Amino acid sequence: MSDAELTRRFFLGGAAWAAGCAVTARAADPVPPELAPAIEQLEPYFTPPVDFRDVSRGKPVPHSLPDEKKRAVGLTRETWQLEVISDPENKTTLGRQFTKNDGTALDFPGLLKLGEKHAVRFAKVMTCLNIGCPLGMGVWEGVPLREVLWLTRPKENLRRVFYHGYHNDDPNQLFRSSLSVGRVLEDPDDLPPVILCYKLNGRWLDPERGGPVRVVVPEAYGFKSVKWLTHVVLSNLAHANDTYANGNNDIDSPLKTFADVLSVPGTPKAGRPIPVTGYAQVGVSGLSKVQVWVHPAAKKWPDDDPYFTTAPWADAHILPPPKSWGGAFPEERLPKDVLGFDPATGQPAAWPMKLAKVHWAALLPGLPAGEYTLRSRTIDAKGHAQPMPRPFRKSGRSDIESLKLTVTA
Ligand SMILES: Nc1nc2c(c(=O)[nH]1)N[C@H]1C(S)=C(S)[C@@H](COP(=O)(O)O)O[C@H]1N2
Ligand SMILES: [Mo]
Repeated sequence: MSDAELTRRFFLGGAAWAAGCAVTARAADPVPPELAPAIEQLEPYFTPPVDFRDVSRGKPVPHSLPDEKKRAVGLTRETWQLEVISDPENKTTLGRQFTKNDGTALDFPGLLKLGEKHAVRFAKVMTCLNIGCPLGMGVWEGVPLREVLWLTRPKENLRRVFYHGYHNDDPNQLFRSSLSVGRVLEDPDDLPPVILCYKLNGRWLDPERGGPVRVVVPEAYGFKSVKWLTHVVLSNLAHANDTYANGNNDIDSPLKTFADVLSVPGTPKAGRPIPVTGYAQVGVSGLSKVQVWVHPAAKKWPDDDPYFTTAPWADAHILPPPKSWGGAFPEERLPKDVLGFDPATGQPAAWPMKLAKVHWAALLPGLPAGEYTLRSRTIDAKGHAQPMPRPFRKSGRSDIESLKLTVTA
């Protein structure tokens, strides 16, 4: 592709699109070879468990406790116990409860036994509602929470399921999350089930990630996926009671779709095409496009278009499934039977995968020397351009990121 052609695509093609004309599906165009070196440098698709970023409360944070203390408080696979009880304040009628007191709490071998029949695995990006960048992308494995719920033989007055983990036995450190019983019992829109998770990327869930057992809620931000799980409470409460609601968080918000830049040359030279790479988080509304736009830094943008909807955005290349999945899986292989993967080919049944990351690349045209602002955004599968359809900060990050780009002579 010539530079002139590139420039035409970016500035004229984009402008035509902005004016409401049809645009060719450029993301399907072959990826220009100039992008190959930047694509090779991309982060692995799945994050090795040791490289996940940590969001843990507690003084001390439970995963930092000495081994002996971990054993004493049930934070090892050998000593872990889960109580499943009726909420004393909003009683659910249960056939039985699982408590430490009467020696019936569920233990790790008991959970694995359920796993033999019911275990599922699915790919999911773990993202904090309050942090821009995902914490890691993993294959999470565990037993659907409903299998444990049914063991209590609930009869009536069950509307909410809430749960919490080890918190140094200090009520002030409690971190609780909750779900409607409907979400626990059924998986709308082909979502994977809510699980009691004990493996990440084919290995035992480590203490920092919430091991021995954490909840993982596929479509939710991180705060629903409570770590060091110790209690599941079945309740007739009609509303959410998540600790995370303190702090003004929108606790019913599912994962959003958004894009970010991962790499751009430090000092691009004037007139030379500029390779850019990035990732998109694919939320519940899917992903149809990633787009980029370079704008002279000094040029003002109209105040009445805060989301840059009339800018000459140009499509980036959404990259296909990688040749190697990364993730530090045992024997470098994805576990079998990952939901959403075709068992015959071992490849994802649909791409990009929802509730996951995908990488993208774009070759910006050569630019005159000067200061620019580089932006990227997503268009979800319903046609919403980022940060729509839910632009509010406290329901998860979806701001259009802007990066300074200095092009030198
Ligand atoms: N018990 C407990 N679970 C928790 C938290 C916590 O502080 N305590 N933090 C939550 C939040 S806000 C996020 S974003 C995720 C982060 O998961 P990670 O640390 O495995 O990346 O864990 C969630 N689960
Ligand atoms: Mo979070």
